[in-house]
Parts: sequence; structure tokens; C-alpha cells
Amino acid sequence: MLAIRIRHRKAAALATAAVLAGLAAPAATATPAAPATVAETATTASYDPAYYDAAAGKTGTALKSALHTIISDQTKLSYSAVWEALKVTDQDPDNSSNVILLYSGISRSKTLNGGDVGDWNREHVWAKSHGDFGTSTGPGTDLHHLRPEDVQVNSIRGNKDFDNGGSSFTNSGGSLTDSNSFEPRDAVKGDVARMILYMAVRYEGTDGWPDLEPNDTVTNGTNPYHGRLSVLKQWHQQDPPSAFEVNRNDVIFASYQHNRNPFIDHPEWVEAIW
Ligand SMILES: [Ca+2]
Ligand SMILES: [Ca+2]
Repeated sequence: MLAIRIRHRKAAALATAAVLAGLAAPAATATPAAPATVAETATTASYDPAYYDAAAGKTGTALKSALHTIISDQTKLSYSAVWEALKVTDQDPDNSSNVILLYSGISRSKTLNGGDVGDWNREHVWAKSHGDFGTSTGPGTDLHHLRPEDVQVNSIRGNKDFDNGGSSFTNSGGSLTDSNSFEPRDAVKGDVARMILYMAVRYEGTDGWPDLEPNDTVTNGTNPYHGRLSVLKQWHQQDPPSAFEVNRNDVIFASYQHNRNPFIDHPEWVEAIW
């Protein structure tokens, strides 16, 4: 993010110099309006940095607590509303009729949402059995960890913890699985990590839902934990936020839940907390 902001400032300075030299008309430097399409989105997120004022200068549990308060101020969706939201948040930047499936990377028609073979459905990246929160309005309908996925791939992932290793499968897109864990394809490894860590901060057991937390095992079953933290942290480092992920965070913030995933905006906060 820092690099992006510095680049941004540099670009603004160059633009100013061009205007002063009479070479160009003044460019708008205000926060860009909501993008019309995903394809036009830059890597720079669109929000007022004051959103995170209460987290400034904090680290460890104080940072986690401040972020929890900030991101818990949100609108909540019904599970049925999630269908339509995913058609917007996960739209294929190259084909507005399609969504991108998380683990398989397949671009599939928005109209194929459903439960049959060949359809896509609503994948809970934080497996909903880990804490058994189901699909009533709450963590089970939180767009920050819900993604379109092929019905059969969703079933193969099941409620497995995340870890490295395993074999390929039909429509895997490069994702792997073994008897007790699932490894997403490289392009979304960081996305998965940041979704899990968002859930850990958002749900602290204060609002009738379980306190979700990451740990380092792959045998969590129905406990409100998700593994493996050490691997998720590596994935977060090796796959930083992409334009698609930044846009998704912006769309959820602007149009649906009005809260953000802090680890997309401030990747350095993963290390500051864990
Ligand atoms: Ca990614
Ligand atoms: Ca928690």
C-alpha cells in the first residue's frame, strides 16, 4: 500500500508540474468515483483513510480490538441477497456477464447460480461448520468471505482447513487437496488468508456469534478455529492484494456492508497482530 501511495503522490506531483509548465489541463486528484466496471479499477482503494483513525499507532491485541470496533459497524445481508451481491463483487473484469470462481479461476455465467452440477454457489471460505454459524444473517452471510465457486469444487473443499499439499481434481484450476486440507491456487492464496483473518477480527464472540480465531492445526472440525495460521501468513506475503481484491473490498464497502477488510487496505497489520 505504501508503495502504491508513494507512486500515487509521485504521479500527482508530475501532473502538477505538467500543469505549471502549461503542458496539460489540471487532472482531478480527488478520491476517484466508484468505478463503472471492474476492469477500470486501479490497485488503489477508494475510501477515506480516516476510516482507520482509531487504529492508528496500535499493534497486537490493541490493534485487533480497534479494528474489530471499526469493522463491526456494518450492514448485514440475508443469505438470499448474497447471490445478487456476488454477481457484482466477483464480476469477471473481462466479461460482465460472468463471475470468477475463487478456487477454480473459471469465468462462468452469472445466471448459472444454483445447486446443480455445472452451477456455481456460495462458498464460505471460513468453513461455516467451524463455529457452526450456518447461513442466517451474520458470519454465514458476510460477503468478505463469501465467493462464487463451482458446486462440485465447493463440495471437494468442504470444511477442510487450509494447508499446503495434495492432488489436483476436476476444475481445480491449480488448487490441491488431500485428506485433511485444501490449498487454493497461487493467485488467490493471499485472498484466502486475508478473508480468514478478517473473520477472526470481525467475530470476537461479542454479538451472539462464536469468537472465530485462526490456529495452526488442520483438525479443527466444528471448533470455531481455522488453520493453518503459519501457512496463511506465508500465503499473505506471497500473494499481495490484487486490483480484483481491492475492487471487491471497495464494492462491499460502498454498496453492501459498508465495512472493509483491513488486511487488504493495510497488509502490514497481519504481522502487527499475528
Ligand atoms: Ca491474489
Ligand atoms: Ca475472533
